[in-house]
Amino acid sequence: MSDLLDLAIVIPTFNEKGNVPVLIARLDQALAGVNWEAIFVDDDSPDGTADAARDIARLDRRVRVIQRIGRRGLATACIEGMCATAAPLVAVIDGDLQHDETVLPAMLAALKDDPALDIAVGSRFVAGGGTGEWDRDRVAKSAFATRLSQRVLDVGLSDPMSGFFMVRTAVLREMAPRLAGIGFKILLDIMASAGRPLRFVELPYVFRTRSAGESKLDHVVAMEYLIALYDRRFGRVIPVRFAMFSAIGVIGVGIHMGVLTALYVVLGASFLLGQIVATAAAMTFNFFLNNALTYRDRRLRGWRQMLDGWVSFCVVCSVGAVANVGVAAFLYDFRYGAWAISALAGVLVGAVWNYALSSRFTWGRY
Ligand SMILES: Nc1nc2c(ncn2[C@@H]2O[C@H](COP(=O)(O)OP(=O)(O)O)[C@@H](O)[C@H]2O)c(=O)[nH]1
Ligand SMILES: [Mg+2]
Repeated sequence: MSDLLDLAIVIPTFNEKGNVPVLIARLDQALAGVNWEAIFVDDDSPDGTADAARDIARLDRRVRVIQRIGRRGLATACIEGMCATAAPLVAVIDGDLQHDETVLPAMLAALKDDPALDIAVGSRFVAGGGTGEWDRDRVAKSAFATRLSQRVLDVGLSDPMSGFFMVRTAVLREMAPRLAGIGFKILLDIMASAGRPLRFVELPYVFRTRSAGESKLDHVVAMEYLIALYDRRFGRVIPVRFAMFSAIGVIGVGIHMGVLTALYVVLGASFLLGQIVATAAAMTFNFFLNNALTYRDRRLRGWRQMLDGWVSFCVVCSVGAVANVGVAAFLYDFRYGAWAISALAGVLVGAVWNYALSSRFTWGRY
């Protein structure tokens, strides 16, 4: 056996302390005869996963640890790990023992035997693969996400949501600047960012049940996944943030009409009072929703930031409303009678104004 490094195994971890020694022992067994290194990419897990990995790394030089501080994200963890090796091939495997490490030698052999192949992908949905002991709910959600991704970005994989694969590092490094890295399933990201169809082979594996620790897949991850799919498909036409901002704006109009109806029609308040309260309610609602969703990465926190943000958002939106009415009135005079087009143009100008300025002044300062 030569001394040249053949293969890196990247293991993203968050609170997987108990699984670390077991995984290393299993890799050691599965990869006998291969020159490999393991790179744990840990997001500063509170349970001390990074320390557990370092304890092993002191004894076993094949093991390395990247500990990221103040960062979270499975996709970026995988990317950084993959860029941190000198090996020509790199695999990504979950740190919770759910992926079958005994498939790694077959992936390695496939890539070594066929230089034209870019990537070997573990699949739960080819003959011999399986999802193990998943409950019906998880099977249904996974099937939905798989079908959706196949529709939106047809990369031809049977299991595009798989997080278990081996790729040539040169191919990965070439595309690295284009990877989205947002909570997106990293494999899909790789397949979609290559700039050409990657040549792949699929190898079956059975997804194992988690024995220690718990899954980090939650609603936030699911939402980020949907956002990332949108971004890949339509992001260049309408940026995802603007789309979210506008969708929330539409809900705001609903709130406005609801409050106005309640005050003016039901309670008999004056139209002006109804309009003022409805506008304030809609702007406040939009502010909080945009803060939680559209700008969740720059979210304002604490009462001081929130108050500043809310005031600047209201100011921006008030000017936006004036611009909206002004543009609509101008177009209406200019092309007499084209009221619907004039109104829509006003709404569009108002929306772009609100978006551009609030992104700068409300969510751009901290
Ligand atoms: N570095 C890092 N690893 C993560 C993060 N979220 C999940 N992981 C790891 O990614 C792997 C798969 O996550 P898991 O929650 O088991 O997903 P599931 O198997 O789809 O339920 C595990 O090794 C996790 O510890 C994260 O934010 N950062
Ligand atoms: Mg898991």
